Parts: sequence; C-alpha cells; structure tokens
Amino acid sequence: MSLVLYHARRTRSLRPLWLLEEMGLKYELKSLAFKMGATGGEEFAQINPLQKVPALVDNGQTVLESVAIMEYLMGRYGPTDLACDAQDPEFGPYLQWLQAGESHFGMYMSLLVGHRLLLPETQRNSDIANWAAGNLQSACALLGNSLKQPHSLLARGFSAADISVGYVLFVIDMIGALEEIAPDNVLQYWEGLKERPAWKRAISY
Ligand SMILES: N[C@@H](CCC(=O)N[C@@H](CS)C(=O)NCC(=O)O)C(=O)O
Repeated sequence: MSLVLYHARRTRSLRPLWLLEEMGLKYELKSLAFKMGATGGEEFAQINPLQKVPALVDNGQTVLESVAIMEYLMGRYGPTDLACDAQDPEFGPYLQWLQAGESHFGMYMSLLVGHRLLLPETQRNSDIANWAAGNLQSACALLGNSLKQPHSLLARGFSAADISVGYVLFVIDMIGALEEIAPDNVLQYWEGLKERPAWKRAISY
C-alpha cells in the first residue's frame, strides 16, 4: 500500500481524510492551496486534469470523487465497521446516505456557497442561493427524521455515511448558515460528530 491523498483545507478532501484517520491507515498527505480552476497548478493537473480535490493515488492508480475514494479505501483496506456489507439490514440506508452526502446535499451546498460567498458579487444570484437553502432545509429535515442515534444515521452506530453527510454540515456551518437550515437534532448530531478524535485530526491538517 502507498496511499497519497491530495487535500486542500476545508474542502471535500476532508471526507477521505477523516475516513483515513478513522481507519488508522498510513498515508501521505499532499496539501494544496485551494484556488478555483487552478488548485495545485500544473503538477496536480497531471494527477487530476479537473484540478479538483480530493484525488487519491494508490500504487500509481488515481481515484477521483470523494465518496468513491471512501468506498475504495473501505473495500480495499477493510473490513471496517464504518461500512455495511450487502447482507447488513441497514445496507440500503447506508448506501442512500453515503451517496446523498455528495449527490443530493453536495449540489445544493455548492450552489449555496457559490451564490452567497465564493463567486464575485456581480455573479451571485440570491434566487439560486435561496432555492439551494430551501432544498438543504428539506434535506436536513429528512436527515433529522432519519437519525437512528443522536450521533449516527444507522442504529449500528457511526459509519462512513455520517462522514459523507457530516462534511456538508461542516461547510454549511462554516458559512454561518447551519442554524437557519438544520433542525435542532441535526445541530446536535453535528456537535457530536465534531467531537470525534479522527475529525479533529483531519480538520487540523
Ligand atoms: N464530486 C466531487 C467534487 C470535487 C470538487 O468540486 N472539489 C472542490 C473542492 S470542495 C474543488 O476542488 N474545486 C476547485 C475548482 O472548482 O476549481 C467530489 O466529491 O470529489
């Protein structure tokens, strides 16, 4: 195993970084300065021509997409309690929330951050930002109703699904919108996730 993770602070690379820390795997971290459209410069463009993080390189093979990288790590370097196998009674909800973190929440999160903060002011559109906020509100309401424990989506406990969704709560919190968007039990869920030592290490890099 020779795992190299390309990471930029506060970005989606926190998902696989948090997972690597939870699994206790050895890895090399390449920290890049985030720059829209140009993260990592020419050198990183050789690894990911899209110049987006995260990217994982394992023995010369590159894997992109934060959730795919998590699945890759758990599949190749598990078994781990952070994943559910296909025979587990919670396999369906596990997959649903693992994917929803990026496929459902992720889109609205990007639109909200872009149109409230990241884009130059002249390009921001408040209708798009409000539409994204409304969709995040309903997604967080569903999340709140789906929690099986105060700090996990599954009855069996903390899993990679919590990492996937937890990253979105981190970003919404970072832009100061979490109280507007999430119900109380989701705020408490995120407070609990933030206490995990593996998260604390990941966010410090
Ligand atoms: N679906 C991809 C999205 C990757 C992505 O958009 N990453 C952002 C950081 S959170 C990025 O690197 N953006 C740089 C850019 O757009 O130039 C994933 O989950 O890995």
